Amino acid sequence: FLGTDVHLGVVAVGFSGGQGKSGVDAAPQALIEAGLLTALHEDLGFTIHHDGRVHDYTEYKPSSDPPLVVADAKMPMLRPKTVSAVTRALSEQVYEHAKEGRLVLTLGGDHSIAVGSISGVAKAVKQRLGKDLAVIWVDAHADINTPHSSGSGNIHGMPVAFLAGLAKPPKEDPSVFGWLDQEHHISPKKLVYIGLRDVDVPEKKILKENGIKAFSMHDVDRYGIGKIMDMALEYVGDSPIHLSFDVDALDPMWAPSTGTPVRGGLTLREGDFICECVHESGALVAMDLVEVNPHILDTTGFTGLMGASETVRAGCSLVRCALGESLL
Ligand code: 5AB
Ligand code: MN
Ligand code: MN
Ligand code: MN
Repeated sequence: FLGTDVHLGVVAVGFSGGQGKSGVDAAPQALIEAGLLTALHEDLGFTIHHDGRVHDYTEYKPSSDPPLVVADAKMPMLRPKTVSAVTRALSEQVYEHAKEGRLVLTLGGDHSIAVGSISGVAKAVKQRLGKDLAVIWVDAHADINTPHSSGSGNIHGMPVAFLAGLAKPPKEDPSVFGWLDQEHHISPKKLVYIGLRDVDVPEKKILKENGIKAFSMHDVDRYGIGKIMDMALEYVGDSPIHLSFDVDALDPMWAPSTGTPVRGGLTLREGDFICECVHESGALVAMDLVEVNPHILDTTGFTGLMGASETVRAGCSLVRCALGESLL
């Protein structure tokens, strides 16, 4: 198996502060209890580097973190100091794995944590390989709001804007994401989205103005997932890939237990296929799995505990596929 002798760094991030619903912080434990890491080691042969903890980063959280009113913004930023401090700590943890040449798996948590994981990997890739990191962002949402454009104030809707340097630390408190510097940034030209179907009006403008490559569900229907992956990987070229997978990219039929479900999404098989293709490219250097919320028990399709365990199961499947399970 390809995983043999491959070193995998795992960071379990029990963090929910990028949005308002509790429960997403319980996902790493649920994924691990479902046997994810055991399968990666025993079936796929990875050497796993995991400190055995689910981090909640309480030691980094400020005692007071009121909403940050930003001039001309529709909504104040919610928990800005907390998200900034937690993602900063995560960025360093992920960097420590990536600089050793390990593949890095980050288990979230809400999608704000991608500010930490992607920035840490981007820095290591620049240093080790002298290359720019490409990001394949699989999501129903574009997560590219700035503090000005956001209609919710939730930072899990903003990570791409900060990572791509399209949002700057707010003047009102420049310490918020003030730690992000050049070496942490990704290029908007090295970003590709798959699965979009719920993009805010100002986000559409940001995508257009920056010429960002995006394959919506409309494109998936038009071309089929096979062609979409050919196009996405061709666009990425020979850059190392960070796959950031928001489980809400999947249709709620397959992943009902998530904070912001949107109907009309990818089938589980299409999600697995995306992961398999990224694996096959040989360019995967890191993956995030985010927005699994095992406490949201009743949305569309499945109800009760069934919904949570199905969502956890789908999440495990995506990760195993990205790490080579489907290889014959
Ligand atoms: B997720 C929304 N665009 O900014 C916003 O789940 C939703 O990480 C963001 O993709 C969804 O609040 C964030 C309306
Ligand atoms: Mn997301
Ligand atoms: Mn989403
Ligand atoms: Mn969501």
